[in-house]
Amino acid sequence: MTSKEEKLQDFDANGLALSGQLYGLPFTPEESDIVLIQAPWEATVSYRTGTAEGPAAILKASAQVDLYDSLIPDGWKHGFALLPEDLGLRELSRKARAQAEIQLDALIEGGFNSEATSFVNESCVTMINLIENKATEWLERDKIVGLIGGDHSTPLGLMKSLAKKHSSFGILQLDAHMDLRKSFEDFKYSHASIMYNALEEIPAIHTLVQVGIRDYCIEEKEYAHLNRVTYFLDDYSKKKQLNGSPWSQIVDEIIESLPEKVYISFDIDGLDPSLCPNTGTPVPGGLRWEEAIYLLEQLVVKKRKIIGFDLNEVTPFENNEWDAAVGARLLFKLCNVAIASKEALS
Ligand SMILES: [Mn+2]
Repeated sequence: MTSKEEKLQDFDANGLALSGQLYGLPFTPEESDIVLIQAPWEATVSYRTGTAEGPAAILKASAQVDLYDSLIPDGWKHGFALLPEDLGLRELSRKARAQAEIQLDALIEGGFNSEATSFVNESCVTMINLIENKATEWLERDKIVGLIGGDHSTPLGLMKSLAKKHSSFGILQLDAHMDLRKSFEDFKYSHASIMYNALEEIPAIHTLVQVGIRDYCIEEKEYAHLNRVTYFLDDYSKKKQLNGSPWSQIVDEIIESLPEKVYISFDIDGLDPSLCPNTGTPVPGGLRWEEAIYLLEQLVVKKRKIIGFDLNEVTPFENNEWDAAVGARLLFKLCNVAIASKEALS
């Protein structure tokens, strides 16, 4: 067996990527500081399917990503490893999706299919528990754990697992949507309810800070006002910028709202849809690439400690690799930012 040191010596960071390995890196999960869970799950998507293929598409696209990162050039040497896909999870997603469609058809006719709805809700609980257990296994080994979705319902188990380790932390959510619905289409663990469920079920969440928001309902806005939520509407940021305020000033405001420990939940639809044209529920507006990267890097500059993260709703489409290429680069930045925040504080 070659040690991590030997692998580092033999590895050509400028050469062709090793296929089948995330970013072509040669390390096992045990040798890596960052361990990534795949969640090929799309039981409750409401518009367009395909995000269950997100992790596999990101893995494939990751071969094209250069390892140099301007924030932390040697970040990759810490190891970013993708855990194998859980085939049972993919199969359960497929079955739950079929039942969800039965309920969606019933809804359109003004009805309700309790059997199908129960199956979806129970399957979601199974998924959440499975991811919580997987995350706990690696957190106990002192890894930084990230998750690749799948739809936005998938990171709840990871957040729960982190709450066992950290008594208080904030969530930075980049998203077009608030995801604060009590349930959506009768599905309790819908992608549209992730942050409602997180706030209700995880008291350790000190505050939720939302950025990029531009599609929400009154009920969600009211819930945000009454609970531990600070939101930065896209409209607010864009008007400020049009009136001459720099993005850096808005980023300062965003980061001031966050406590020291931060979990990042990145829904790709928080970005401008030109960067994620095939995502499930695209909305015009949103963050430009440079704005998102600046915000993530400023977390490190402002001494926030990144305790975990997810990237969700990346959706490949047929032979178009653009969504996955953006996703793979964003995931790479999330990994590097997490490593840099650890280094900056140690
Ligand atoms: Mn979302």
